[in-house]
Amino acid sequence: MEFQARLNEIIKERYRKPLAKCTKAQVYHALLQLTQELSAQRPAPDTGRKLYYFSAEFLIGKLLSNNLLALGIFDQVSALLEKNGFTLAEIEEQEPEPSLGNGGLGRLAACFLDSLAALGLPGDGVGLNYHYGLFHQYLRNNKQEEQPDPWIEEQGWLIPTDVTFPVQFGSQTLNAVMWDIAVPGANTQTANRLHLFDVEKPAAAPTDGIDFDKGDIAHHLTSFLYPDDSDEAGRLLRVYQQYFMVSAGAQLILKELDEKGISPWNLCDHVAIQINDTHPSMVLPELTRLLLERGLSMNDALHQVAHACAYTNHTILAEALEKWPMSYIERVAPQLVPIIREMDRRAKSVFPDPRMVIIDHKDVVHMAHMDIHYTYSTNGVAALHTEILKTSELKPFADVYSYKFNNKTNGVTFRRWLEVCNPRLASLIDDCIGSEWRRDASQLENFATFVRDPKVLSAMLDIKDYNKQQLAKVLKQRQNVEVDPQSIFDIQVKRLHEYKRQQMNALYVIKKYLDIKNGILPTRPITVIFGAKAAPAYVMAKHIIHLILCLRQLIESDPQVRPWLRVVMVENYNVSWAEKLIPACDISEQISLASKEASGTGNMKFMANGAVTLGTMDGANVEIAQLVGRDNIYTFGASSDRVIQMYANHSYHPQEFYNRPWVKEVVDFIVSPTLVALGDETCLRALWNDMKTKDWFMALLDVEEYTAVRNRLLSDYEDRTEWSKKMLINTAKSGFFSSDRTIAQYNHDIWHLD
Ligand code: 26Q
Repeated sequence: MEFQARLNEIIKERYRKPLAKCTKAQVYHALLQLTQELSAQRPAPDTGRKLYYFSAEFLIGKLLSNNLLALGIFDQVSALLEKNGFTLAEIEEQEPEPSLGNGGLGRLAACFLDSLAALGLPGDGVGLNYHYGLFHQYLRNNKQEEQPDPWIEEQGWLIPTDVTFPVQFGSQTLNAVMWDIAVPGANTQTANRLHLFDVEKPAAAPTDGIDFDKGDIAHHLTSFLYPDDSDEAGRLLRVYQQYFMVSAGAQLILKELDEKGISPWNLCDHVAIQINDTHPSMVLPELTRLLLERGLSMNDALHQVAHACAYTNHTILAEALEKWPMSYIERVAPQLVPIIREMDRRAKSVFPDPRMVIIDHKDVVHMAHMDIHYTYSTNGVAALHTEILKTSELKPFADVYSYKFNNKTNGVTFRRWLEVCNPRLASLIDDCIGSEWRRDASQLENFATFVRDPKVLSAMLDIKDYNKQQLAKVLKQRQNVEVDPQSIFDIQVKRLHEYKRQQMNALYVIKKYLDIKNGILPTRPITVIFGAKAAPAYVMAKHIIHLILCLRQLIESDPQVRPWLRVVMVENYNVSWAEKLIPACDISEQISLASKEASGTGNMKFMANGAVTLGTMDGANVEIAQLVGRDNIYTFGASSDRVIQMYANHSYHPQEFYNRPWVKEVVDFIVSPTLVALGDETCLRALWNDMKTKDWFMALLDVEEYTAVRNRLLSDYEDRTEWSKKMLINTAKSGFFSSDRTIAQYNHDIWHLD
């Protein structure tokens, strides 16, 4: 049946009135049902090996538009809605956004699912059904407050299944209940699935904040994504979550093998398991254990596991590499202890190097080491990141397992991050080069031939203006702030972390503020936009949010500065915000300390939407710079080599930089009476003190060059023709960063699914 006839039927059955008379919520639920039905009709791709993508996070965002596009009815549905007095955008407002991820790693997993489906490859996600997500961020009294972020509704995207698996925790056994979300593929007639495991009796949301009984795993195991891990109960709960996810996932794999009549002795010929960072690493001993139960010898079981599983590393920050005391594993899953000890014994017998142990002399388990020993592939997520892994962080491993190490530069799905979020730019590209780029993003390269076409260049500028006006409306509506779409939109949106250096951006804001106070005015007003959640227990990150919000308040109330400089912080930055902010961005801030950002993926989305990057030579910025050339990106800052060296010989001393003339003035402003009057002196002083004496991520090292380059960029912006060329080249060269390309490479080099 034509979708339109079916939609009419659904509306008639449910509401007994015509579409035009329905409420937005009714239209949303009817479209949800239609989408679910169409997806359910699609079979899974049927090729050789099947991939299971294990991840603690899937930051999927709203699904309606994305799924309509994949089902090939996006344009028709939009038109139909408009004929009946609605817009798809306003219908999508009805959809809650699940916050099932922190940031990059979780969003990458979501882009990968989208691309796997679009390429017709058999690949399902395996994760957890967190009821209250990460948390909902409120900004009150210039501080972040956290509340539960419920997203599960009576009628939503989750499909119940009758699949359950027992997961044994010491003396108590919990059933893992499987819920599915359909992942229909664009360009195919097939669909994959995201499997989210849940407890049988999930608890209601805490009523005030995100505190709950972390010991009550039977009810709270799937309440939140990151229970605060600053105390032992929180860390233990994290291990419970991880084991629950991997045990259920491993049992699912064996069940599906059984159903296909495949013997577990042949598992690795039929199954590929990708481990997204170390969070799912316990799948290695758990799958081994299950294979032993089925009669395989330890040799055979480890062989199957090590030839099915592959590991992706997403970080070089030592503090983010997971290590769990064996005593935790003993408490959560004692059945894994003898297996991990055996894995460690075998690894040590071949590689006695103490830097390569799975279990160290303190009886702590190094998850990444277990992964590298017992998988057949270890990949980094951008060229520079993989190089750094090989030459410094994981060097002892790369030296002996060079054949396992490989790079897979991240990518993003252009369906969500260009076609859906920036339809005007997408159709301009169609007009210029045809629509084949929608299937094959590498075709975007052809758009570069229009770099001297004045009509196309001015269309680029018009589209950016339009998107900026749209963002201005959203900001007015959601936060009641009025911004000037004629001003330069300079945007830094990402998780709050010291290495990402939002604090350095804030120092620039202070410098501009002081300049304006001294009568040095910019050529054009600047709107500096931030969006970031801080981990609830990450004190310094919260201080940085506080600084930004105090600066915002100061500038808003200063009639001399406000016409020239604005600071906006979006509340509860998430995927939906990103879809509004990225198309409206002039300057993309990607200013991490070189060597610290594994890749970044926001940088790619901004680039595709014609923003110009202001960035360090870090992560995938390096590859962006190579692609667009020096005229089309603004880079600055110490190189990763220099930074790594400074760490090695402890040669960075922030005082040397603090004592430079204006740096001191700007840093000291953090604790000036003006700012302290607006904020919490203890927080501001702690931040100021840290910056002067520690500055672990070297903001003061780079702040002068950052300021100079950012000012040059602002002045270059005034040559609108030259600027529009930069925009066009950024879009044209962004095709490499399609996650379709990334997934094709994973498949070709690692998974071999077809
Ligand atoms: C570890 C131990 C205990 C508690 C939490 C964690 C933890 C949680 C989340 C460690 C890391 C994460 C998330 C990491 C992440 O998002 N990494 C980002 O991955 C992106 C996709 O590859 C990259 O683009 C980013 O550069 C990288 O920061």
